Amino acid sequence: SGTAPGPGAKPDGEIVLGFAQVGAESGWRTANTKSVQEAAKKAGITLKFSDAQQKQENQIKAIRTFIQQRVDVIAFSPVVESGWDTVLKEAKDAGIPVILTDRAVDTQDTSLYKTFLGSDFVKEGRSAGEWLTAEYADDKGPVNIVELQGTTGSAPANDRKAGFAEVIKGDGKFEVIASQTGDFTRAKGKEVMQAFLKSHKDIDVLYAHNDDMALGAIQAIEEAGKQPGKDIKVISVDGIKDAFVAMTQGKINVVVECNPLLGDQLMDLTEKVAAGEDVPARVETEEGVFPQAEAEAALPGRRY
Ligand code: GYE
Repeated sequence: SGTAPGPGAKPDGEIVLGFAQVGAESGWRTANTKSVQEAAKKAGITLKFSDAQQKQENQIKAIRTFIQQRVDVIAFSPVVESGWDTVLKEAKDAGIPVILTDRAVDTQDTSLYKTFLGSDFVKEGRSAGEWLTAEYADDKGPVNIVELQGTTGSAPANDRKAGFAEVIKGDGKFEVIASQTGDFTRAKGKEVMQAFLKSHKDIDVLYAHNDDMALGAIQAIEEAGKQPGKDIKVISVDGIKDAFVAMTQGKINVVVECNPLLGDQLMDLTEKVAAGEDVPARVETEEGVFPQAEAEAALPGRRY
């Protein structure tokens, strides 16, 4: 009959979820992992958690292990966008539904996953660009921008770059004079910013694809004898507590929020796909934009 348990379901109907996380590269990621682990516990879902240390090959291995273990549902946050079709076909052939969480994959075959839960990174990039164009509305320019990109090939790096570029290209006074990856980490953000500062004497704005890189870059700016937030304006994405603290100190000018607290929604979707129910193909997270003037009031309420 139609009541047969899923491939990995325990006799008591408990759901087993295999979750292949990107790594532990940022404050956002740490908050995301905690949210997923807590939500699984609360929902009574057995979580098999794997950390890929920002390497696609590790994620592919983890997904293959989950398939062998015949988990009920696989969720993962793809470190990069491309190169997933083979392993996703393996999951599909094994009859295990896949949920994309946080980051999307680039594939023609949307039957390879049930849903994508996460933010609209293009929108985040546009919000960053819109803040900048408003900030410099009365300025003749030129406005020299350096960009710290996220992990090369990742959806948030590709999309945050694209959304931002789309908005600023309308006004010739804005120029991105340097753009490199800082791999979403503080250490690399600092290192790349040091190199930017050496080769460019005239940086007006830093656009960092996440808070950790911005916080690393702020150290580099200070060590170079400049004031972050004043001499060089700083735009960042995520909204971790440390970034709000830096905003209250005047060191970051604006943060575009990206919400990592996806755990409860993920467990809800997991229960539904495990039960064979239909779910929307796209579940988008709601988020805001926080200029410096709002940081002080918002800080106590930040949950990550
Ligand atoms: O912005 C960054 C993290 O995929 C949205 O990954 C996530 C990004 C987030 O390393 O801090």
